[in-house]
Formats: sequence, structure tokens, C-alpha cells
Amino acid sequence: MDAIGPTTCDPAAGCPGVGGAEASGDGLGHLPEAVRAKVRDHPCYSEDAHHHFARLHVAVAPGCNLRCNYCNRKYDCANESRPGVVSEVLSPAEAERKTLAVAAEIPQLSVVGIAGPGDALANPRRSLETFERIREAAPDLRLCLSTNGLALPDYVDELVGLGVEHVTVTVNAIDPQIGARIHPSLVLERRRRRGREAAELLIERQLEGVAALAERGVLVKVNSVAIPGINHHHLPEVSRAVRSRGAFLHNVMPLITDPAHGTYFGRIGQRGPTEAELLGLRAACGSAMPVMSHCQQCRADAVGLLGEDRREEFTRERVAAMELDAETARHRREAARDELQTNREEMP
Ligand code: CLF
Ligand code: SF4
Repeated sequence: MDAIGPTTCDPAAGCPGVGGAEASGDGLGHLPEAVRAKVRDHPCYSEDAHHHFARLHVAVAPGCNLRCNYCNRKYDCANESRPGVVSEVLSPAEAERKTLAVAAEIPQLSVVGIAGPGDALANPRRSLETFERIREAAPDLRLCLSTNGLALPDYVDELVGLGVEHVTVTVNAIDPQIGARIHPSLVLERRRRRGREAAELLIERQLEGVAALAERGVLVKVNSVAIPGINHHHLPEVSRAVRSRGAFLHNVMPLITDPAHGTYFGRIGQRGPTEAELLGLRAACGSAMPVMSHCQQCRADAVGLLGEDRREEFTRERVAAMELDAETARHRREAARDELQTNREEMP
């Protein structure tokens, strides 16, 4: 697992995980306290936190409103996960119960995210009801959402109202000509659009959504899938554009492609970036804004620390059979956070 480091981002730009002259031990002392509080226990937004804090993805969103050439809809949303895996779709009530079950057994749990298996905001009622339930049942857990951004401007108010503080938007291009090679069509307000028209609309709504969330104090991370020969050299421009709209962090992920995945890019033999290309690209994007490089391209039903897979411990059957004591579980989470904070403060 690699990490955010000084070679890939600019500490002066406020990179999470790159320590400045501070004694906090969490590497975030250069950020305003309000931002630090939102970041210090989020395993994706803080490189340090991913060693200590766990996330849970509740797979409540099966539908999608976009076509991505790296996606096979039989699998999880490849904007936030890798192709070739399939998640079982939960109802909002099941997602709430699973959250309480995981939160009882993994006191390091700090974040619950919706990242598919389709797009969270193409299924707004299911996603928003899930957040509402979790907010009620376990208010100490951070709420996180990942989306392709097409429907985002329509739900900013509701997300803010529910206390969602972290949103990831996948932006693969800000040039519609490039965007159309990655996203050939979409559906908005029941109308299908294709080609350049679709790409223009997607980009406009993504940037509008990023800016609206940032203005409301939501920490926006932008994911981009690096596709050599298509958007590879364009991604530093994406960094600059999303940074100027208030995005906090850029997660540059490699295209994962295989003919067996049944995606368009897999069928035409489109390759992903080499390790050296990816490192170079992250360094180039890092001159514009902080870059994340510890992403694990998780499944839409991931459980545990990043890079850890504890899904099998929380099957639908086991979660349904568990006896849950939400209060005791909350105290254990508080104790785990206090202990970690004490350890950080004691770090030289
Ligand atoms: Fe999940 Fe995404 Fe929230 Fe993290 S994952 S919704 S921001 S809680 Fe993290 Fe996983 Fe990478 Fe996503 S490692 S795929 S960046
Ligand atoms: Fe697939 Fe996600 Fe793209 Fe939808 S947004 S087509 S689920 S990768």
C-alpha cells in the first residue's frame, strides 16, 4: 500500500497526511481545526487515519444514470471500486442494522459510505433514507457518499441537511471531447443524451455539484480514473479545475481492465497505466492540489480498515441473528477514539 507523500503533493497546499510543523501527531496541524476535525478519523481523507480507522460501505444503490466505458453493470460501480466483484443489495433498514452490527464489533469504525453498487444519487430515496437511519441510530459515525455527480446539484441541500460531510465525485475529464470517450451516454430527467452533449452536461453538473458542496462546508474528494491515451495527460487540468471549485483532495486511480470483465475498454484492449505512469501522473496532479494515493479501490460492500476485507463476518444472515447493544457499542467506539487521540498527542 502506498501513501500520500511529499513527492505526490504539495504540503503548502494543505495535503492531508503530510505533516507540517505541528505537534498533533496526525499530520494535520496545518489545517484549520474545523477541517481537521472532519478529516482526522476518515481513513480515505487522511493517510494517517487509514492505519487506525475503518469504513463500512452499505450497498443500497443498484441503479445508475451514466454509462462508463470501464464499467460492466453486472459489477460494482467502478468509479469507487474495482470491476469483477458484485455486492448484494441491501434495503435501507438492512443497511442500518448492518451498520450497528459492524459498529458493535469494530470499534475503530468511523465512516459509513454509500458507493454503489450503482450510483448513490441515481437511487436517491434509498441512499438518503439510509443516511437518515444511520444518523439517528449512530450519530457519531461520519456519513460519506460517492457519486458520478450527474444528479448531485439536485441533492446538495438534502445531503447537507442530513449531515453528510464527505462526498466523492468522479470527474474523469473537464474537456467534453475527452469525456465522451469515457462516458458515451447518460439519462437525466428521463431523457437519454449521447456523445458530446452528454459529456458537456455531465461535466457542467459535476463542477456545479462540487462547488455547491464546497460552499456549504462539505469536504469534496474527486476521484479520477487514469486511462492512458484518453485522459492521462488531461488529469492535471482536472485537478486545477476541481481545486478552483473547492475540492479538497484528488484521488487518481488506475484503470483496471481485463477482457474478462466484459467492459467496453476491456473488449477493445484498452490498457491501464503502468506504475511509473501512475506515480508521474499523481506527482503532476499534486502540483495543483493534494493527491490521495492510498486508495484500495474498495468494493461497494467493503468492511474494515482499507485493504482489509471483513465482509464475510457480516453476512445478511449473521447480521439478522446478532443481538445488538447500540449504547455499549458507542462507548467502545468512543474509548477507541480517545485512546488513539492520546497516542497521537504523545507522539514525539
Ligand atoms: Fe468509502 Fe469512498 Fe467514503 Fe472512503 S472508500 S465512500 S471516500 S469511505 Fe476510500 Fe475505498 Fe478508495 Fe473510496 S479507499 S475506493 S477512496
Ligand atoms: Fe458503472 Fe459507476 Fe459508471 Fe454507473 S457510474 S456506469 S455504476 S462505473
